[in-house]
Amino acid sequence: MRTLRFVLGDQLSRGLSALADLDAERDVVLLVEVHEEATYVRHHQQKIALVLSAMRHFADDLRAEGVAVDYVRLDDPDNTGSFTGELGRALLRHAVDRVVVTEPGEWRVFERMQSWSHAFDTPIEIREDDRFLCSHRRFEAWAKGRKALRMEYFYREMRRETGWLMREGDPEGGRWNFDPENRRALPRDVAPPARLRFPPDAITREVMALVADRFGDHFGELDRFGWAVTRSDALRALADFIAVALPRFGDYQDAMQRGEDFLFHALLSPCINIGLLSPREVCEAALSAYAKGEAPLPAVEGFVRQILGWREYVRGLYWLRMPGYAATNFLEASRPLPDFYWTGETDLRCLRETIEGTRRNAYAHHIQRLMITGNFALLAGIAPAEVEAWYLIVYADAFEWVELPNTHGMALHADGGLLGSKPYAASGAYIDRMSDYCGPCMYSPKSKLGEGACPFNYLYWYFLMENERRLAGNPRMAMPYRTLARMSLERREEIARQSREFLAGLDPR
Ligand code: FAD
Ligand code: DLZ
Ligand code: SF4
Repeated sequence: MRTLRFVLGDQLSRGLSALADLDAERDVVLLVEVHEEATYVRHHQQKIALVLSAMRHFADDLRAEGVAVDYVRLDDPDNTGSFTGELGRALLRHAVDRVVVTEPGEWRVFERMQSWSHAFDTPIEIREDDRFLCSHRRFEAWAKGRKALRMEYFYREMRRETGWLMREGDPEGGRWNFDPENRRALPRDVAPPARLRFPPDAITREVMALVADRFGDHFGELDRFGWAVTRSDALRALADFIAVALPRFGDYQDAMQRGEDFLFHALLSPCINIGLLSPREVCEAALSAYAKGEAPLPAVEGFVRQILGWREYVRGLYWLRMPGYAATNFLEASRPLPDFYWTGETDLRCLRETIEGTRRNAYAHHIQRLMITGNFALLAGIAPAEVEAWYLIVYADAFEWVELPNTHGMALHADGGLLGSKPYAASGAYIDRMSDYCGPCMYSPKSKLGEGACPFNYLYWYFLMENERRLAGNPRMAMPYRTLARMSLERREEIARQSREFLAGLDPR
């Protein structure tokens, strides 16, 4: 049986289910660069370069194995610009008995894929994406009958199932969680290590020229591109992380520092999300470092938790709840996204540092995403759909299955608490504790109200006041609401007045 195997730009894994029974003598592998995927949101220029360059390298690796690859380039004059259009054209070029694909990561593409069996006469087989550690079926079984779908309990089950960091049925070190050890600010005498970045090769440079030409007006800088685009470089990036950053990953996981874009983070999400690394091998590399005494337990547990826990959990939640998930807006937030999310031009130093780093690298680490840009969007009541589009655009690792639950659920609490038991709302004190952003800021994190007060401070209390009806009954919010109840009426009114004035200054004129 001759098969056309259609591989998408975030499925660049040799072990992909669609390639499992590849017959190199007869089959054809199809990869297509299409305008629609670069523009359904206006992705950061580095993200487009990452995906197209990695696709071209993947195609070359397959060809080197003797596999027939049909590769459609973006500048092919007959390119229709969409997956459906390109599959249609490919079926005219190749006489095949069937098409085999792996299910996509995004609901949007899944809907298209389902229409293909009506659109084309050739049978289409959609296979499960088995690159995850938890299947859809397994996640559904875990979620069934539970009132709250907490990551912590999911993670513990996954630990038991994989046996990772388990000792005779108990968690290694006697605890599931080393969070209290993993929340330090960066001391002055600790310098983060230099990180392995990958200078663009000829293929990447050609793609970068194409991106500059076609998508040069998209967000972000292109010239600092340094992501791995091949399997072999991705493995080098993994080895580099394990050697130079993992041992202190846990300690400084939540720290933020001016001029330090990467700290001790893995920088692996783009590689994992497009298929150059598997989540299993990444975790196994960390576990092996622990077994050899090269990294401490809190660091390794903290890292494994991010992948075996959070990454698998958000993917499960996305497919369990889509398409309805994206439509909820529990806090009825409706403000437009301020323009400074694109330009970085704001006096709030923490936001400026984070957004400028995001423009430079198509990257910000988790705490910057959650507690700076996410926290501000939450406190300012920005419409979830606008915030989500921003997150999907600006990061090299952004694909909706992982971006949406993190933004909609974790950062914005727009799902009403399905993902997080309480909103991640914080005042300037948190940012001051975990970063050095506040020093040169024109606002003071110590000042709560009045001229020069940090906007996060009064916006925090205004957020609680505005959402009292929705949040006051949440037991995990009892303490801040008790403090609010003790506040004088005059102070509450002053907080509301200053917040409204600040927020009015954000709105487009
Ligand atoms: P590290 O901090 O070193 O973590 C190691 C790995 O764990 C990451 O490579 C990633 O694969 C995984 N991981 C960590 N946290 C999460 C998480 N919350 N959800 C899923 N996987 C996680 N991650 C994405 O991959 N794509 C996104 O589009 C994305 N959007 C986000 C939006 C918001 C609002 C927030 C708060 C988080 C988002 N994350 C997203 C999760 C997390 O911020 C990134 O995975 C992480 O910053 C990637 O950098 P790293 O590889 O250096 O990760
Ligand atoms: C992100 C992206 C971009 C920019 N371009 C392409 C492309 O030209 N061809 C392709 O196959 N995939 C691309 N991708 C990744 C897809 O958007 C991704 O595969 C789908 O969103 C499914 O998750
Ligand atoms: Fe951000 Fe407030 Fe600190 Fe300025 S003072 S950097 S606005 S937290």
